[in-house]
Amino acid sequence: MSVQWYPGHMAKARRQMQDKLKAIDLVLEIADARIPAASRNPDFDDLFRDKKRILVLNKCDLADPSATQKWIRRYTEGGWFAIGSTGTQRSARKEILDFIRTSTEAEAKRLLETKNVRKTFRALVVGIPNVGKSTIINTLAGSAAARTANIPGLTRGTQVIRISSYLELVDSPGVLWPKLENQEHANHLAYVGSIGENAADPYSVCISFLRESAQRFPKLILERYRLEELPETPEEILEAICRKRGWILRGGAHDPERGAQMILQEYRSGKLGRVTWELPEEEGQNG
Ligand SMILES: Nc1nc2c(ncn2[C@@H]2O[C@H](COP(=O)(O)OP(=O)(O)O)[C@@H](O)[C@H]2O)c(=O)[nH]1
Ligand SMILES: [Mg+2]
Repeated sequence: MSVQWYPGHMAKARRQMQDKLKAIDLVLEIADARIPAASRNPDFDDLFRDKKRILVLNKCDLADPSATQKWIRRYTEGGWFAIGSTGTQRSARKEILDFIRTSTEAEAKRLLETKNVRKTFRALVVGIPNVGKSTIINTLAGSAAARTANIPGLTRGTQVIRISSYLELVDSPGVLWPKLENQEHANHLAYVGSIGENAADPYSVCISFLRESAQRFPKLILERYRLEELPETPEEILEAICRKRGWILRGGAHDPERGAQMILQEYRSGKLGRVTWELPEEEGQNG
């Protein structure tokens, strides 16, 4: 599969992000726990160099729990504040807020003791499309009211939400782009639906998905589609699934387009099981 995608707004978005950064102290970077490497961009490290950062591996409900633990350990050992979350669950609010509090505690204490300042950290939620930025902002904001203030660095009218005595949140997330130079990462982004259909057509995405699944997670396919064994090629696997499910065209041929759409949809909604496509030990230092 070759992913064709040219984010033309990248430079502009980056400039806007740099402006926004002037107004905030804390970056809450959201990544997708199913693809922790592909859903981050190594450029973020440079962009956010001067900021306190917390990494949230979101969509843990769809990822392999032991893989998520490995990633969190890897990041924590690397000096990061990293936590897993399921932004769509109510419990996420308390978990993330407690974690932010713990992560900022030392600095807050230092400021109080040395400068007698009660620090309110103003946070910006950032990440590539579809990782759950809006969901997490809504979860954290809960019923807290947004207030508008003209804050240097933030576009006029940008709302700031007071979450607690130590935390404010900028209401509009910073959208960044994934890197698509690594073909495997691009495939993974397409599996989870973070690259639009215009850039990666469902049939090709599904063929890659079936090829990689058959190699690494055959049980996923065998169990969901009740196949006795996996045929040799991804095209044949797709056909076998279509026949099993009755995704057949008039005349009796299988309907690969429909099959591809359905399989991806089922995977993305968690029906095939919890999979993490990237593990820390397989990725480089920047994973
Ligand atoms: N299963 C699951 N879905 C989530 C989670 N967080 C967000 N989503 C879903 O992922 C999709 C994208 O979320 P959204 O907040 O719009 O992402 P954004 O583009 O980063 O703002 C939505 O359909 C959300 O309901 C999560 O933790 N688990
Ligand atoms: Mg959003």
